[in-house]
Amino acid sequence: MSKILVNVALPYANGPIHLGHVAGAYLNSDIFVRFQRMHGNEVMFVSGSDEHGTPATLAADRLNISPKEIADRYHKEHAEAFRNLDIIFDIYTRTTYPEHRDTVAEFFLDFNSKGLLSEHTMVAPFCPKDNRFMPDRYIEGKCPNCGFEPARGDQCDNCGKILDPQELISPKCVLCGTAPEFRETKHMFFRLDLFQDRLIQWLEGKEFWRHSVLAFTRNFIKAGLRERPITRDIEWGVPVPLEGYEHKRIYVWFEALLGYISGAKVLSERLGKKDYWKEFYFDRDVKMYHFMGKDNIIFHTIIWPAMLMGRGEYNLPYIVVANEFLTFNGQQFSKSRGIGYSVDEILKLASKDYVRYYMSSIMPESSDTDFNIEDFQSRVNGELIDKFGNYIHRLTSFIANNNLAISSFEARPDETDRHALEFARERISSYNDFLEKVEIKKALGEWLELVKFANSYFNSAQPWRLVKTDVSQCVSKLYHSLVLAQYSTALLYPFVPGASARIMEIIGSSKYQEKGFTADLLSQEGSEFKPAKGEPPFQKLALIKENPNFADLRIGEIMEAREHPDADKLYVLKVNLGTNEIQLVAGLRKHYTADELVGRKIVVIANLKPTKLRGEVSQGMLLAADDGEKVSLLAPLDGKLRAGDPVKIGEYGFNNSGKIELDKLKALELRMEASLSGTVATAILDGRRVEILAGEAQVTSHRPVKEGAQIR
Ligand code: B3M
Ligand code: ZN
Repeated sequence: MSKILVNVALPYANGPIHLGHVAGAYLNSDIFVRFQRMHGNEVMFVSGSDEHGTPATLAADRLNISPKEIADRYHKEHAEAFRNLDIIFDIYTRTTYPEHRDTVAEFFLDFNSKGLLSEHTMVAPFCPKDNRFMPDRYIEGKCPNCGFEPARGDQCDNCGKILDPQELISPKCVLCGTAPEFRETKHMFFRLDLFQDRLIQWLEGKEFWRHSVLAFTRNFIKAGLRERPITRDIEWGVPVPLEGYEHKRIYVWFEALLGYISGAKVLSERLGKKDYWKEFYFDRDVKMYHFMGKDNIIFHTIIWPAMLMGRGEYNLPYIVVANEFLTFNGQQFSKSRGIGYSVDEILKLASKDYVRYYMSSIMPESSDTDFNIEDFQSRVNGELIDKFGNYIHRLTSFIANNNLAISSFEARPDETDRHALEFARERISSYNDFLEKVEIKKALGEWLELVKFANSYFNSAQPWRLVKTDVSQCVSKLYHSLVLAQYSTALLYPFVPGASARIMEIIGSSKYQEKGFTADLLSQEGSEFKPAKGEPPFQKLALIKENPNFADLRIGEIMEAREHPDADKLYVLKVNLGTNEIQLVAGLRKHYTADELVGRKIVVIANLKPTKLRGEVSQGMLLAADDGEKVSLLAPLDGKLRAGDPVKIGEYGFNNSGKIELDKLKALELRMEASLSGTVATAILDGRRVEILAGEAQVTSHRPVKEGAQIR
């Protein structure tokens, strides 16, 4: 039995956790931890919220609430989302805990006393209107490399180039649009340059890492390590324990990494074993695993080990496991664009067992992989249910229906049975090898091989014939089938813990009932079974496959507005839809003058059956947000759009289902919701909250309305 420390990147608490995150680090680490525990190892499994940094303040500034509120809300949501997926950390810590602040101060002061920090004056963007220094991300402008606009001050999203805000062409403050000044300011730097040789040395013998991670790290070091600034001119973050730095904070990455240690300390306190964490950080036999997405590699393979080396005594990472990205129908997951599912959304459509199964089978380990809803359905139904669930059900219901008692004493292994057990042992052994190397997909592949084999073993044994001719032979075959069932359920456990526990009950495994999920289940000795009569263990997964968007949303331009002759709340509008012009009747007289309406670009539902309102024909409906106090027309964020341009709900365009009755719109739930770019129009579609997109950008309201405002 050995001790293993598993640290998983602390997600920013600034938006919902989506399946891209889950595939990147959280599900694979949970599978690994369950596997290790099954084999009797003592694991400490740590993650938590990265609450500081510009990701949180940017979201907060745009929504006009405090970063603390953002972090509180998402910390709670993330912890719950992971639990709902059976991803169970020993501690889900926070970087706003006092233990964290103290740990950071301790490292900082230790480094400072050892000459590992230096102070330099640098030039940083300062917004004269907001009267403060602006983080690089708060400056946007044109990319000097590819011309893309808006490129962020730290990186261009189009060409990927790492930028300095000073390099941007016509830079602007994202909060107020003012051109920043570049002013001098003092900062503390971490002397990463001093660790160049030690890091190169440490990386020797890391050939068992994924090639891409190792190569990327080595190239980065080869290019030469330089000092890195570790303080910032911001208010939100961990204080700098240094005089003259009262208005500065520690750079988010420098402190977030220490969240692994402070999290382990908090856990130890909670367990009532104050020094428990030290066993994991100072005992040389402990292996430290790190899980993360590929965009976090350098921080974990260079900065983090350098920090641990700088401190002395601490263990260094044993392996850094970085996954590639998950895409959704070929596009990058992005909650702000409504692309892909958040954890909450997918769990409304499918059980955690199915989600874990499918995500394991497409884990982006060696290249980016795609999440696709049809593939999801066919993998779950074809593999987990048809192959595995049906096998379990056929086997156990046959035994129960025939009132047979099955115990190992009845085993009379013949050549076929010995071969079957041998085949299973081989699968188990390569499965173990793969999971030791954190090759999730390949390990699951071994499980599937075993399940397929069990099916054909059972089919060729034909117990339904043997039961009439040779009962003892029949019982022996059933016993071996149950052994295969126990093995495959035990192998499935780390991937799909919920269903595996249910199935162990169904096959009535005595060892499971005695000890739960342990590696004992993977040997035949002492296995007894009392299968239960019951329903099949799984229900088929049925997901919506058709484009569910029945509303033909378009940009319209109001050409004319006149008062309705017979109703004092209504206008009669002429709206240009590009190819044609329609007449709309809208109840906006309390909220807009006719002048305010004419020339305005709006969003229209263009496929309503025409109706008459007080004698005037209305051939569609315009969309407006109403928060109970204010009413505002929706407006596309992109001003270049033209009348007639389509407006999509998430990735769905109109599905051409023809003209619809007004009543049908009740099924369309539209609301204003907070997003990273402010309050935007969203729809609930196919169980997901997706944003409404006109061209490449979201749709907002031209007058500010409150979050949660209904769109009608
Ligand atoms: N919060 C980056 C991310 O969420 C960052 C990881 C910190 S790990 C110490 O992608
Ligand atoms: Zn500004």
